[in-house]
Amino acid sequence: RLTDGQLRACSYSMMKAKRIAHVGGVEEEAVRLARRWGADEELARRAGILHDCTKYYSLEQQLQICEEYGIVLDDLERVSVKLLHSKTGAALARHVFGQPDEVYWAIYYHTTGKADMTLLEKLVYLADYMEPNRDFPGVEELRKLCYEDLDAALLMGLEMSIDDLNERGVPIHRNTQGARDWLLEHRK
Ligand code: DGI
Ligand code: FE
Ligand code: FE
Ligand code: FE
Repeated sequence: RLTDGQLRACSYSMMKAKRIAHVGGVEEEAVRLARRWGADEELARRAGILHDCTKYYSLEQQLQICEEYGIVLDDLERVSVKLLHSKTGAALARHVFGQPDEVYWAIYYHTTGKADMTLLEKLVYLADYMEPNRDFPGVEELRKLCYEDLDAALLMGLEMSIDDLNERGVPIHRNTQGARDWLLEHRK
């Protein structure tokens, strides 16, 4: 099995400097969140390291990987390279880097979320959103909420994301909407 250092070297070799800083931030933040909320720190770390490893693959390469590993795509995913990198990143994490299911699914859902997420899925989604290199209005409030009320933070992230996509006229994926609707119904 590959060490964390080897995983980092592989993942970083697949991206540009700016993305490497982000991925380092996600690893650090995911581990910190895992410690806070009692998730497996090592799985959080590996999901963080690998979550964007296919970010620079072309749409064609992404589609080919999905085909190779039997990942079924909907109409929106077939044309959205940004929605594919999470699925292909998960596929490489499992099939190339030998990571377990928990890491696979945390990477798979890190861009959209989904209804009824596992703890690790929530932590990686949020670490991706608010790691130390991210900067946008509200990021400090989101960071604070992540350590106080995880589901409230998740809902805040999803609503900001949906507002932003709507403003840009980008279609909302059913898993993004599903994640938000689930929280509105089930959050205590
Ligand atoms: O890979 P990162 O840049 O670190 O972040 P990410 O994996 O969260 O990807 C963010 C991108 O994904 C952003 O450009 C918008 C896109 N995205 C997220 N949710 C949706 C979406 N695109 C569509 N069409 N629909 C969504 O629901
Ligand atoms: Fe991503
Ligand atoms: Fe994100
Ligand atoms: Fe990311």
